[in-house]
Amino acid sequence: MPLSFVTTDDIRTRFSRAMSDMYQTEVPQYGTLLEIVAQTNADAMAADPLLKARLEGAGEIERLNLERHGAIRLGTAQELATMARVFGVMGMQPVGYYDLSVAGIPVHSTAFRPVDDAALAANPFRVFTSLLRLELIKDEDLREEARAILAARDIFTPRLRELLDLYETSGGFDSAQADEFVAEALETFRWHEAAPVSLQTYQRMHDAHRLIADVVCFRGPHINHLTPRTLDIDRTQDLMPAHGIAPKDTIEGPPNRRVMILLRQTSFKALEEKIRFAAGEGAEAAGTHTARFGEIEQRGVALTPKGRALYDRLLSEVMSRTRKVSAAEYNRVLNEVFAAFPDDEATLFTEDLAYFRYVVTPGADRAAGRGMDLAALLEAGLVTLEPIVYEDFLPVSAAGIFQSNLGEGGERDYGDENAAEREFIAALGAEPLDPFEMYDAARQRSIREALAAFA
Ligand code: OOG
Ligand code: NI
Repeated sequence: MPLSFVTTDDIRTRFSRAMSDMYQTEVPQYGTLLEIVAQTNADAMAADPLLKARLEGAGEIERLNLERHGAIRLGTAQELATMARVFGVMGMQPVGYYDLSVAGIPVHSTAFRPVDDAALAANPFRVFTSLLRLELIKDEDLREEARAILAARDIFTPRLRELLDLYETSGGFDSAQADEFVAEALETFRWHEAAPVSLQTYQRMHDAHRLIADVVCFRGPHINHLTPRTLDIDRTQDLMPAHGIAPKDTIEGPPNRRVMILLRQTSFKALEEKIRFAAGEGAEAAGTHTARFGEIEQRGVALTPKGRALYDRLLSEVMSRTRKVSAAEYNRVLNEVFAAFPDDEATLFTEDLAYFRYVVTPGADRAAGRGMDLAALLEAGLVTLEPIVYEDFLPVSAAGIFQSNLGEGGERDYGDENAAEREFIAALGAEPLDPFEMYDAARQRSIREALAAFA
Protein backbone atom coordinates (compact mmCIF):
# COMPACT_ATOMS: atom_id res chain seq x y z
CA MET A 1 0.00 0.00 0.00
CA PRO A 2 1.49 3.38 -0.99
CA LEU A 3 2.64 5.32 2.04
CA SER A 4 0.46 8.28 1.18
CA PHE A 5 -2.75 6.24 1.62
CA VAL A 6 -4.74 6.88 4.78
CA THR A 7 -6.28 3.91 6.61
CA THR A 8 -9.92 2.92 6.35
CA ASP A 9 -10.12 3.54 10.14
CA ASP A 10 -9.02 7.10 9.52
CA ILE A 11 -11.61 7.65 6.77
CA ARG A 12 -14.35 6.19 9.02
CA THR A 13 -13.35 8.52 11.85
CA ARG A 14 -13.34 11.58 9.59
CA PHE A 15 -16.74 10.55 8.28
CA SER A 16 -18.35 9.94 11.69
CA ARG A 17 -17.06 13.30 12.97
CA ALA A 18 -18.34 15.13 9.89
CA MET A 19 -21.70 13.42 10.24
CA SER A 20 -21.90 14.34 13.93
CA ASP A 21 -21.14 17.99 13.16
CA MET A 22 -23.74 18.07 10.41
CA TYR A 23 -26.39 16.41 12.58
CA GLN A 24 -25.79 18.73 15.53
CA THR A 25 -26.31 21.68 13.23
CA GLU A 26 -29.42 20.15 11.69
CA VAL A 27 -30.94 18.85 14.94
CA PRO A 28 -29.99 21.09 17.89
CA GLN A 29 -31.69 18.73 20.39
CA TYR A 30 -29.11 16.16 19.41
CA GLY A 31 -26.38 18.54 20.54
CA THR A 32 -28.17 18.84 23.87
CA LEU A 33 -28.28 15.05 24.15
CA LEU A 34 -24.51 14.92 23.59
CA GLU A 35 -24.06 17.39 26.46
CA ILE A 36 -26.18 15.27 28.82
CA VAL A 37 -24.19 12.19 27.83
CA ALA A 38 -20.86 13.95 28.43
CA GLN A 39 -22.09 15.02 31.87
CA THR A 40 -23.41 11.58 32.92
CA ASN A 41 -20.22 9.93 31.66
CA ALA A 42 -18.07 12.34 33.66
CA ASP A 43 -20.24 11.75 36.75
CA ALA A 44 -20.13 7.96 36.31
CA MET A 45 -16.33 8.00 36.17
CA ALA A 46 -16.06 10.33 39.17
CA ALA A 47 -18.29 7.98 41.17
CA ASP A 48 -16.39 4.85 40.13
CA PRO A 49 -12.60 5.30 39.97
CA LEU A 50 -12.19 1.65 38.98
CA LEU A 51 -14.35 2.19 35.92
CA LYS A 52 -12.36 5.29 35.07
CA ALA A 53 -9.06 3.42 35.38
CA ARG A 54 -10.34 0.59 33.21
CA LEU A 55 -11.48 3.01 30.49
CA GLU A 56 -8.18 4.85 30.67
CA GLY A 57 -6.23 1.62 30.41
CA ALA A 58 -8.22 0.64 27.33
CA GLY A 59 -7.58 4.03 25.71
CA GLU A 60 -11.32 4.66 25.77
CA ILE A 61 -11.44 8.11 27.33
CA GLU A 62 -10.83 10.13 24.15
CA ARG A 63 -13.46 8.21 22.22
CA LEU A 64 -15.97 7.94 25.02
CA ASN A 65 -18.43 10.57 23.89
CA LEU A 66 -18.09 9.85 20.18
CA GLU A 67 -20.94 8.38 18.20
CA ARG A 68 -21.25 4.61 18.15
CA HIS A 69 -23.83 4.29 15.42
CA GLY A 70 -26.32 5.93 13.09
CA ALA A 71 -29.15 4.68 10.87
CA ILE A 72 -30.46 5.17 7.35
CA ARG A 73 -33.25 3.66 5.25
CA LEU A 74 -32.75 2.99 1.56
CA GLY A 75 -35.27 2.56 -1.24
CA THR A 76 -33.74 0.27 -3.85
CA ALA A 77 -31.39 -2.66 -4.29
CA GLN A 78 -29.06 -0.44 -6.38
CA GLU A 79 -28.86 2.09 -3.55
CA LEU A 80 -27.89 -0.68 -1.14
CA ALA A 81 -25.25 -2.03 -3.52
CA THR A 82 -23.61 1.39 -3.93
CA MET A 83 -23.91 2.14 -0.23
CA ALA A 84 -22.02 -1.11 0.46
CA ARG A 85 -19.17 0.26 -1.68
CA VAL A 86 -19.25 3.60 0.15
CA PHE A 87 -19.03 1.90 3.54
CA GLY A 88 -16.35 -0.42 2.18
CA VAL A 89 -14.06 2.60 1.72
CA MET A 90 -14.55 3.28 5.44
CA GLY A 91 -13.69 -0.30 6.43
CA MET A 92 -17.32 -1.17 7.24
CA GLN A 93 -18.77 -4.51 6.21
CA PRO A 94 -22.33 -5.80 6.41
CA VAL A 95 -22.83 -7.90 9.56
CA GLY A 96 -26.08 -9.67 10.40
CA TYR A 97 -29.49 -9.76 8.76
CA TYR A 98 -32.43 -8.22 10.61
CA ASP A 99 -35.98 -8.87 9.51
CA LEU A 100 -38.10 -6.06 10.93
CA SER A 101 -41.27 -7.10 9.12
CA VAL A 102 -42.09 -9.38 12.03
CA ALA A 103 -42.63 -6.18 14.02
CA GLY A 104 -44.86 -4.61 11.37
CA ILE A 105 -42.06 -2.54 9.84
CA PRO A 106 -41.67 -3.12 6.07
CA VAL A 107 -37.87 -3.21 5.94
CA HIS A 108 -34.98 -5.59 6.32
CA SER A 109 -31.59 -4.47 7.47
CA THR A 110 -27.94 -5.08 8.12
CA ALA A 111 -25.32 -3.22 10.12
CA PHE A 112 -22.25 -1.93 8.27
CA ARG A 113 -19.43 -1.97 10.79
CA PRO A 114 -15.72 -2.52 11.30
CA VAL A 115 -15.06 -6.17 12.04
CA ASP A 116 -11.61 -6.80 13.43
CA ASP A 117 -10.58 -5.97 17.00
CA ALA A 118 -8.10 -3.27 16.03
CA ALA A 119 -10.59 -1.50 13.76
CA LEU A 120 -13.32 -1.68 16.41
CA ALA A 121 -10.92 -0.25 18.95
CA ALA A 122 -9.87 2.54 16.57
CA ASN A 123 -13.46 3.61 15.94
CA PRO A 124 -16.49 1.32 16.26
CA PHE A 125 -18.84 3.53 14.22
CA ARG A 126 -21.59 1.51 12.53
CA VAL A 127 -24.57 2.33 10.36
CA PHE A 128 -27.77 0.33 10.77
CA THR A 129 -28.94 0.23 7.16
CA SER A 130 -32.46 -0.72 6.19
CA LEU A 131 -33.93 -1.44 2.77
CA LEU A 132 -37.59 -0.75 2.14
CA ARG A 133 -39.56 -3.79 1.01
CA LEU A 134 -41.73 -2.29 -1.69
CA GLU A 135 -43.37 -5.63 -2.37
CA LEU A 136 -45.11 -5.26 0.98
CA ILE A 137 -47.18 -2.32 -0.27
CA LYS A 138 -50.53 -4.00 -0.86
CA ASP A 139 -52.03 -1.39 -3.18
CA GLU A 140 -50.60 -2.11 -6.62
CA ASP A 141 -50.94 1.45 -8.00
CA LEU A 142 -49.27 2.92 -4.96
CA ARG A 143 -46.50 0.32 -5.15
CA GLU A 144 -45.78 1.18 -8.78
CA GLU A 145 -45.87 4.89 -8.02
CA ALA A 146 -43.35 4.38 -5.21
CA ARG A 147 -41.17 2.30 -7.48
CA ALA A 148 -41.20 4.99 -10.19
CA ILE A 149 -40.35 7.79 -7.73
CA LEU A 150 -37.44 5.79 -6.34
CA ALA A 151 -36.19 4.84 -9.81
CA ALA A 152 -36.00 8.54 -10.73
CA ARG A 153 -33.73 9.60 -7.87
CA ASP A 154 -29.99 9.32 -7.49
CA ILE A 155 -28.95 9.59 -3.85
CA PHE A 156 -25.21 9.74 -4.67
CA THR A 157 -23.37 12.72 -6.15
CA PRO A 158 -21.66 12.14 -9.53
CA ARG A 159 -18.32 12.97 -7.90
CA LEU A 160 -18.87 10.31 -5.22
CA ARG A 161 -19.39 7.72 -7.93
CA GLU A 162 -16.13 8.82 -9.60
CA LEU A 163 -14.30 8.64 -6.30
CA LEU A 164 -15.65 5.12 -5.65
CA ASP A 165 -14.28 3.97 -9.00
CA LEU A 166 -10.99 5.68 -8.28
CA TYR A 167 -10.72 4.05 -4.86
CA GLU A 168 -11.46 0.61 -6.22
CA THR A 169 -8.89 0.86 -9.01
CA SER A 170 -6.12 2.53 -6.98
CA GLY A 171 -6.74 0.64 -3.72
CA GLY A 172 -6.74 3.66 -1.43
CA PHE A 173 -7.02 7.42 -0.92
CA ASP A 174 -4.49 10.00 0.11
CA SER A 175 -5.56 12.47 2.76
CA ALA A 176 -7.01 15.07 0.39
CA GLN A 177 -8.96 12.42 -1.52
CA ALA A 178 -10.28 11.03 1.77
CA ASP A 179 -11.53 14.47 2.77
CA GLU A 180 -13.20 14.94 -0.59
CA PHE A 181 -14.78 11.50 -0.34
CA VAL A 182 -16.15 12.22 3.14
CA ALA A 183 -17.64 15.55 1.98
CA GLU A 184 -19.28 13.92 -1.04
CA ALA A 185 -20.56 10.93 0.94
CA LEU A 186 -22.04 13.25 3.54
CA GLU A 187 -24.33 14.73 0.87
CA THR A 188 -26.22 11.44 0.71
CA PHE A 189 -27.06 11.67 4.43
CA ARG A 190 -28.19 15.28 4.41
CA TRP A 191 -31.70 16.44 5.29
CA HIS A 192 -33.77 18.03 2.52
CA GLU A 193 -36.45 20.48 3.47
CA ALA A 194 -37.87 20.42 -0.05
CA ALA A 195 -39.51 17.16 -1.10
CA PRO A 196 -39.63 16.10 -4.76
CA VAL A 197 -43.22 14.86 -4.38
CA SER A 198 -46.52 16.62 -3.76
CA LEU A 199 -48.22 16.74 -0.39
CA GLN A 200 -50.93 14.46 -1.79
CA THR A 201 -48.39 11.83 -2.81
CA TYR A 202 -46.72 12.10 0.58
CA GLN A 203 -50.07 11.62 2.26
CA ARG A 204 -50.88 8.50 0.24
CA MET A 205 -47.47 6.95 1.02
CA HIS A 206 -47.80 7.97 4.64
CA ASP A 207 -51.23 6.36 4.94
CA ALA A 208 -49.82 3.08 3.62
CA HIS A 209 -47.00 3.21 6.23
CA ARG A 210 -45.14 6.17 7.71
CA LEU A 211 -41.87 4.52 6.86
CA ILE A 212 -42.77 4.28 3.17
CA ALA A 213 -43.27 8.06 3.10
CA ASP A 214 -39.95 8.55 4.90
CA VAL A 215 -38.05 6.57 2.28
CA VAL A 216 -39.93 7.31 -0.92
CA CYS A 217 -40.79 11.01 -0.57
CA PHE A 218 -37.33 12.49 -0.07
CA ARG A 219 -34.31 13.09 -2.23
CA GLY A 220 -32.07 10.96 -0.10
CA PRO A 221 -31.79 8.70 2.95
CA HIS A 222 -31.29 11.41 5.58
CA ILE A 223 -29.45 10.13 8.64
CA ASN A 224 -32.35 9.58 11.05
CA HIS A 225 -30.38 9.33 14.28
CA LEU A 226 -26.92 9.15 15.76
CA THR A 227 -26.07 7.35 18.97
CA PRO A 228 -23.31 8.10 21.47
CA ARG A 229 -22.24 5.72 24.22
CA THR A 230 -23.41 6.39 27.75
CA LEU A 231 -21.90 4.83 30.86
CA ASP A 232 -25.24 5.12 32.67
CA ILE A 233 -28.25 4.81 30.40
CA ASP A 234 -30.83 4.92 33.20
CA ARG A 235 -29.52 8.24 34.49
CA THR A 236 -29.18 9.76 31.01
CA GLN A 237 -32.78 8.75 30.28
CA ASP A 238 -33.93 10.34 33.55
CA LEU A 239 -32.11 13.60 32.81
CA MET A 240 -33.61 14.14 29.35
CA PRO A 241 -36.94 15.77 30.35
CA ALA A 242 -35.23 18.42 32.50
CA HIS A 243 -33.32 19.43 29.35
CA GLY A 244 -36.47 19.74 27.29
CA ILE A 245 -36.07 16.40 25.52
CA ALA A 246 -38.87 13.81 25.52
CA PRO A 247 -37.44 10.29 25.86
CA LYS A 248 -39.33 7.19 24.84
CA ASP A 249 -41.05 5.51 27.78
CA THR A 250 -38.79 2.54 28.29
CA ILE A 251 -35.23 1.44 27.64
CA GLU A 252 -34.95 -1.34 25.04
CA GLY A 253 -33.10 -4.55 25.75
CA PRO A 254 -32.13 -6.26 28.99
CA PRO A 255 -32.67 -4.63 32.39
CA ASN A 256 -29.96 -2.96 34.44
CA ARG A 257 -27.78 -5.74 35.89
CA ARG A 258 -24.43 -6.31 37.57
CA VAL A 259 -23.02 -7.83 34.39
CA MET A 260 -24.26 -5.89 31.42
CA ILE A 261 -25.29 -8.15 28.53
CA LEU A 262 -25.87 -7.30 24.86
CA LEU A 263 -27.20 -3.81 24.28
CA ARG A 264 -29.45 -1.33 26.06
CA GLN A 265 -30.70 1.66 24.11
CA THR A 266 -33.22 4.45 24.26
CA SER A 267 -34.02 7.51 22.20
CA PHE A 268 -35.84 10.79 22.30
CA LYS A 269 -38.97 11.09 20.25
CA ALA A 270 -38.57 12.33 16.71
CA LEU A 271 -39.15 15.96 15.87
CA GLU A 272 -41.87 17.23 13.61
CA GLU A 273 -40.11 19.23 10.92
CA LYS A 274 -41.38 21.57 8.21
CA ILE A 275 -41.28 20.30 4.63
CA ARG A 276 -41.97 22.11 1.36
CA PHE A 277 -43.76 19.72 -0.94
CA ALA A 278 -43.55 20.06 -4.72
CA ALA A 279 -46.38 21.23 -6.90
CA GLY A 280 -48.21 18.15 -8.10
CA GLU A 281 -51.91 17.65 -8.26
CA GLY A 282 -52.09 20.98 -6.38
CA ALA A 283 -49.80 23.95 -5.79
CA GLU A 284 -46.61 23.78 -3.74
CA ALA A 285 -47.60 23.11 -0.16
CA ALA A 286 -46.10 23.30 3.29
CA GLY A 287 -46.35 20.25 5.52
CA THR A 288 -44.38 18.39 8.13
CA HIS A 289 -42.48 15.14 8.48
CA THR A 290 -41.37 13.29 11.59
CA ALA A 291 -38.20 11.28 11.18
CA ARG A 292 -35.18 12.47 13.11
CA PHE A 293 -34.22 11.77 16.68
CA GLY A 294 -31.27 11.02 18.95
CA GLU A 295 -30.42 7.80 20.72
CA ILE A 296 -28.04 6.56 23.41
CA GLU A 297 -26.60 3.10 23.91
CA GLN A 298 -24.79 1.03 26.49
CA ARG A 299 -23.15 -2.25 25.50
CA GLY A 300 -22.30 -5.38 27.43
CA VAL A 301 -20.97 -8.86 26.81
CA ALA A 302 -21.93 -10.73 23.62
CA LEU A 303 -24.03 -13.85 24.16
CA THR A 304 -23.42 -17.29 22.67
CA PRO A 305 -26.27 -18.92 20.71
CA LYS A 306 -27.27 -20.61 23.99
CA GLY A 307 -27.25 -17.30 25.88
CA ARG A 308 -29.09 -15.57 23.07
CA ALA A 309 -31.78 -18.24 23.03
CA LEU A 310 -32.30 -17.66 26.75
CA TYR A 311 -32.42 -13.89 26.21
CA ASP A 312 -34.96 -14.26 23.39
CA ARG A 313 -37.13 -16.61 25.44
CA LEU A 314 -37.15 -14.30 28.47
CA LEU A 315 -37.80 -11.22 26.33
CA SER A 316 -40.76 -12.81 24.59
CA GLU A 317 -42.15 -13.75 27.99
CA VAL A 318 -41.80 -10.10 29.03
CA MET A 319 -43.50 -8.95 25.83
CA SER A 320 -46.42 -11.31 26.20
CA ARG A 321 -46.98 -10.14 29.79
CA THR A 322 -46.70 -6.42 29.13
CA ARG A 323 -49.10 -5.55 26.33
CA LYS A 324 -50.50 -2.08 27.06
CA VAL A 325 -49.00 -1.64 30.53
CA SER A 326 -47.33 1.40 32.10
CA ALA A 327 -43.57 1.92 31.83
CA ALA A 328 -43.23 1.17 35.55
CA GLU A 329 -45.06 -2.13 35.18
CA TYR A 330 -42.99 -3.03 32.11
CA ASN A 331 -39.78 -2.44 34.09
CA ARG A 332 -41.08 -4.47 37.01
CA VAL A 333 -41.88 -7.47 34.78
CA LEU A 334 -38.60 -7.08 32.87
CA ASN A 335 -36.60 -7.26 36.10
CA GLU A 336 -38.67 -10.12 37.45
CA VAL A 337 -38.36 -12.27 34.33
CA PHE A 338 -34.66 -11.55 33.77
CA ALA A 339 -33.85 -12.68 37.29
CA ALA A 340 -33.61 -16.08 35.54
CA PHE A 341 -30.57 -14.89 33.55
CA PRO A 342 -27.35 -15.58 35.51
CA ASP A 343 -25.77 -12.29 36.58
CA ASP A 344 -22.15 -13.06 37.38
CA GLU A 345 -19.27 -13.56 34.96
CA ALA A 346 -18.29 -16.95 36.36
CA THR A 347 -21.70 -18.49 35.68
CA LEU A 348 -22.02 -16.81 32.29
CA PHE A 349 -18.69 -18.44 31.43
CA THR A 350 -19.19 -21.91 32.88
CA GLU A 351 -22.70 -22.23 31.44
CA ASP A 352 -21.41 -21.01 28.06
CA LEU A 353 -23.93 -18.17 27.93
CA ALA A 354 -21.50 -15.40 26.95
CA TYR A 355 -18.29 -14.93 24.96
CA PHE A 356 -15.05 -14.24 26.77
CA ARG A 357 -11.56 -13.54 25.54
CA TYR A 358 -8.61 -15.33 27.19
CA VAL A 359 -5.90 -12.81 27.97
CA VAL A 360 -2.50 -13.41 29.50
CA THR A 361 -2.62 -11.82 32.94
CA PRO A 362 -0.28 -8.82 33.02
CA GLY A 363 2.98 -9.86 34.69
CA ALA A 364 2.11 -13.58 34.50
CA ASP A 365 5.08 -15.89 35.15
CA ARG A 366 5.48 -17.56 31.73
CA ALA A 367 7.75 -20.29 33.06
CA ALA A 368 5.23 -21.28 35.76
CA GLY A 369 2.57 -21.88 33.15
CA ARG A 370 4.68 -23.68 30.58
CA GLY A 371 2.72 -26.50 28.97
CA MET A 372 -0.43 -26.00 31.06
CA ASP A 373 -3.80 -26.34 29.37
CA LEU A 374 -6.37 -23.52 29.36
CA ALA A 375 -8.27 -24.68 32.41
CA ALA A 376 -5.07 -24.91 34.43
CA LEU A 377 -3.90 -21.50 33.23
CA LEU A 378 -7.21 -19.96 34.30
CA GLU A 379 -7.10 -21.79 37.62
CA ALA A 380 -3.57 -20.54 38.28
CA GLY A 381 -4.60 -16.98 37.40
CA LEU A 382 -2.01 -16.82 34.62
CA VAL A 383 -4.78 -16.27 32.08
CA THR A 384 -7.80 -14.06 32.77
CA LEU A 385 -11.23 -13.90 31.13
CA GLU A 386 -12.40 -10.65 29.60
CA PRO A 387 -15.94 -10.13 28.25
CA ILE A 388 -16.19 -9.71 24.46
CA VAL A 389 -18.37 -6.67 23.84
CA TYR A 390 -21.54 -7.08 21.77
CA GLU A 391 -21.05 -5.02 18.60
CA ASP A 392 -24.35 -5.72 16.84
CA PHE A 393 -28.03 -4.89 17.16
CA LEU A 394 -31.20 -6.55 18.44
CA PRO A 395 -34.24 -6.88 16.18
CA VAL A 396 -36.84 -6.41 18.91
CA SER A 397 -34.98 -3.38 20.27
CA ALA A 398 -34.55 -1.98 16.76
CA ALA A 399 -38.28 -2.31 16.21
CA GLY A 400 -38.82 -0.35 19.43
CA ILE A 401 -36.40 2.34 18.25
CA PHE A 402 -38.16 2.57 14.87
CA GLN A 403 -41.39 3.09 16.77
CA SER A 404 -39.96 6.16 18.47
CA ASN A 405 -40.60 8.02 15.26
CA LEU A 406 -43.32 5.99 13.62
CA GLY A 407 -46.12 5.86 16.11
CA GLU A 408 -47.96 2.59 16.51
CA GLY A 409 -47.94 0.06 13.68
CA GLY A 410 -50.15 -3.00 13.56
CA GLU A 411 -48.95 -6.56 13.22
CA ARG A 412 -49.04 -7.71 9.64
CA ASP A 413 -48.53 -10.86 7.67
CA TYR A 414 -45.51 -10.21 5.51
CA GLY A 415 -45.13 -13.50 3.66
CA ASP A 416 -42.09 -15.56 2.69
CA GLU A 417 -39.13 -14.43 4.81
CA ASN A 418 -36.49 -16.63 3.20
CA ALA A 419 -37.19 -15.14 -0.21
CA ALA A 420 -36.80 -11.67 1.29
CA GLU A 421 -33.43 -12.56 2.77
CA ARG A 422 -32.25 -13.98 -0.55
CA GLU A 423 -33.18 -10.73 -2.28
CA PHE A 424 -31.36 -8.68 0.32
CA ILE A 425 -28.23 -10.77 -0.16
CA ALA A 426 -28.50 -10.43 -3.93
CA ALA A 427 -28.72 -6.64 -3.61
CA LEU A 428 -25.77 -6.56 -1.26
CA GLY A 429 -23.77 -8.83 -3.56
CA ALA A 430 -22.68 -10.96 -0.60
CA GLU A 431 -24.08 -12.63 2.46
CA PRO A 432 -23.75 -10.45 5.57
CA LEU A 433 -21.20 -11.81 8.01
CA ASP A 434 -22.56 -13.95 10.86
CA PRO A 435 -22.11 -12.17 14.22
CA PHE A 436 -21.90 -15.43 16.21
CA GLU A 437 -19.13 -16.74 13.98
CA MET A 438 -17.23 -13.50 14.49
CA TYR A 439 -17.45 -13.58 18.29
CA ASP A 440 -16.48 -17.23 18.26
CA ALA A 441 -13.50 -16.48 16.00
CA ALA A 442 -12.38 -13.73 18.40
CA ARG A 443 -12.57 -16.22 21.28
CA GLN A 444 -10.64 -18.88 19.33
CA ARG A 445 -7.98 -16.36 18.36
CA SER A 446 -7.51 -15.37 21.99
CA ILE A 447 -7.17 -19.03 22.98
CA ARG A 448 -4.44 -19.62 20.40
CA GLU A 449 -2.58 -16.52 21.53
CA ALA A 450 -2.89 -17.38 25.23
CA LEU A 451 -1.64 -20.93 24.70
CA ALA A 452 1.19 -19.70 22.50
CA ALA A 453 2.35 -17.41 25.33
CA PHE A 454 2.93 -20.48 27.55
CA ALA A 455 4.12 -22.92 24.86
C1 OOG B 1 -33.17 2.08 12.68
C2 OOG B 1 -33.59 1.54 14.00
C3 OOG B 1 -32.57 0.53 14.52
C4 OOG B 1 -31.13 0.58 16.58
O1 OOG B 1 -30.35 1.24 17.30
O2 OOG B 1 -31.60 -0.50 16.93
C5 OOG B 1 -31.47 1.15 15.28
C6 OOG B 1 -34.08 3.13 12.10
O3 OOG B 1 -34.92 3.71 12.83
O4 OOG B 1 -33.91 3.39 10.90
O5 OOG B 1 -30.84 2.10 14.91
NI1 NI C 1 -30.06 3.16 16.62
